[in-house]
Amino acid sequence: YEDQYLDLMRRIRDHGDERLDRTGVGTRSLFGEQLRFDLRDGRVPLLTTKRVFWKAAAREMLWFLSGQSNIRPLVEQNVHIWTDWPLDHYRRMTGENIDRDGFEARIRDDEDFAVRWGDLGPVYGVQWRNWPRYVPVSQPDESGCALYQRDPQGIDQMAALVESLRNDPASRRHIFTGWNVAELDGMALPPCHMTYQFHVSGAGELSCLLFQRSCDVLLGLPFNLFGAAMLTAMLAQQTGLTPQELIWSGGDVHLYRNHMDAVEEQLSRTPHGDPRLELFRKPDTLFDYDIGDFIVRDYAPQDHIRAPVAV
Ligand code: THF
Repeated sequence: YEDQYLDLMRRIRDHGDERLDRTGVGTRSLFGEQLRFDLRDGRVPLLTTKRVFWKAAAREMLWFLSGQSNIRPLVEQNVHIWTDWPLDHYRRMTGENIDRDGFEARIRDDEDFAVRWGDLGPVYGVQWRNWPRYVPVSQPDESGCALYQRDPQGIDQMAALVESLRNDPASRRHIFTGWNVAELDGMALPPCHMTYQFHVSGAGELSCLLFQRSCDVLLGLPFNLFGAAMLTAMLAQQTGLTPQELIWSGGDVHLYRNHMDAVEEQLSRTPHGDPRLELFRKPDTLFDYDIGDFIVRDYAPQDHIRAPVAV
């Protein structure tokens, strides 16, 4: 199970193509990889060879589902994984050399500051819940042209997904995506885990296929795998299905050069245990879950491995 992850790490270390990436840190990378995880009986791809802060990953997924794009609610919950991008932007725009804690304190304590500096643009949650849609505001002229205006109520891809899973389980269009080509420029970072497709088997089992264009294997992938498994569990619960499999597909799958010591440490460890994700209650909709609804049983990971994130 977890061996797939460790094998991938090892293969990138040994055979990855060395390249300079956008962040300037440098990576080794492989292109086009797949991992498959059984999700039956609550099984969840949560690594045991290091402690993964699964509650932070869960809070991030709930934040995506809320449709928000400001880091403030994350910071208020002590989730720091998105702080570095707004912080970097703030420093470059103002020249002020504020530290991370100071920046987070201002985001937390000053709403106007958070509105001005804490937003990531139309990232995941916005596209998932409120993909822009345009409506005609004038009659078409003789050549068929009309004036269009953005409808404040965009397309809720997640609500549509729940409906299609319920009403048309055999569909091959159970898809949502964050990759809104027209809005990529406005995003702090274009989506990495960008497209999710679901599949319902004849026996009522739900599988998720995730396509991730770019993947930080040490820091990001453990979060992304847990998030996708958790989302599949929520969707299954909401639609009366049972989770079956998570198939993860990666484009540029890489290890950062400054992660190599952490990678060696993790590769020296042996996985143990078989954590299970459990949902305590069934909320009315996909959008009514909160962090207390989730528990991971039998999770006794080895020590956390610290590593810097490339911005
Ligand atoms: N950029 C890069 N370079 N790596 C990523 O993993 C990544 N993401 C998101 C967007 N851009 C990315 C942000 N998600 C951590 C985890 C997830 C992140 C960003 C950072 C991280 O540092 N995790 C540490 C510490 C966690 C903590 O202290 O709470 C860890 O050990 O897990 C991937 O989607």
